[in-house]
Amino acid sequence: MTSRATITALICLAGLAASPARADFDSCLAGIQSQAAAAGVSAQTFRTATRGIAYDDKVIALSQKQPEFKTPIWDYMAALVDDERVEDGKAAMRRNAQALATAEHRYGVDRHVIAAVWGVESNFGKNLGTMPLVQSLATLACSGSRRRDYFRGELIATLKIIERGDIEPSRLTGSWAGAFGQTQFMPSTYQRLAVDLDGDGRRDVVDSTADAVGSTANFLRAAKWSNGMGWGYEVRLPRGFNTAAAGRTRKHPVGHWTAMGVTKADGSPLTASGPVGILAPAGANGPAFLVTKNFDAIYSYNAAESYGLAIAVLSDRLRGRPGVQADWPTDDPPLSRAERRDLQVRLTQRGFDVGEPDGKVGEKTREAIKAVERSLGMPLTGRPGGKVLQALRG
Ligand SMILES: [Ca+2]
Repeated sequence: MTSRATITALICLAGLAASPARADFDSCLAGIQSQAAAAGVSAQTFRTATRGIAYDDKVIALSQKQPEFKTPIWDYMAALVDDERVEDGKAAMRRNAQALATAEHRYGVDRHVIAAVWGVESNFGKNLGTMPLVQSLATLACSGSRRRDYFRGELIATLKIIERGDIEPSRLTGSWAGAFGQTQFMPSTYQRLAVDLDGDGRRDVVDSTADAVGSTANFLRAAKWSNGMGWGYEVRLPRGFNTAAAGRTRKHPVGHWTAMGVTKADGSPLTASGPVGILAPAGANGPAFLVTKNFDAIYSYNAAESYGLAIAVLSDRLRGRPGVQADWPTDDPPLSRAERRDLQVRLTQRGFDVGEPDGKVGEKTREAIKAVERSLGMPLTGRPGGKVLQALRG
């Protein structure tokens, strides 16, 4: 039997555990308010924007999560550049032809590249992220994170958006780290580069597709995109090509690569102006690409070569060009999102709980795949590949 004293003690402990954290968060916010005031954020804006927010443990958990599974480049590319996204993208480009034409003309950036960023960042405006921006950024700014000063700056940039009336506070949701809108800008990037393409006086990258694509074009222009050059193209490497010479930053005049025996994918001589690099993301036996300085502009959007390549190849396909021609060095082909959904439906039918079959492969799906692999005597990968889908289709 629990005594009254014990219960009282437990209540006190719970109270003690909760209230200092609350007090810390409030005093941290108060410190941010004075900094925000100096940046021109009124007391009323601050009060309204932070009303009811709480320290969000979920944000901290997401910020500390380490990816346990290293996604092969072919799986990464297959999920981002599949027929579904190409068809959705072509339709979205037709619906927004005017805005894309204006953005291309005003900022000198290829509309297919703008659309590819839009498609990868939010599936053409369909997935903007649901975490409330002010709460996520306030949590990170008041956490023990090494980057809390960075997040404090992002929070103040967010409050300035609200102060100016550019975007409704309730519309400011995004990723746990604060990326928001149809092309997932960070708030400080927004302050530097967002534009009002539709001319209504507000820079609204959440609900105005024109503003979102215009702002992305302006970002790429600032990253020195140069129209008429292209990002690069697929190439064929000579036998014995040393991949230590590859990499986005190892650029040389095209003659350097020609002399090494690199050709276009069809075997014809390379053409390019200015220094170019060679990417061989899966090694010398996989697809390879020549990349210009325009690839660096795409890369600066999200510093990963795999990301840049997905945008580049998607932009080609949106233009009606083929995707990657050479085979990836695997005997277990990657799956499109439609195939991943099919895989999840089949796992559910076999009694596995993989959540909603949405084509997004998380831990539950990986565990279920492993269980199937184990039961079939296959190597345990947990990877959504063609072999396990084939086995489930029977
Ligand atoms: Ca606008």
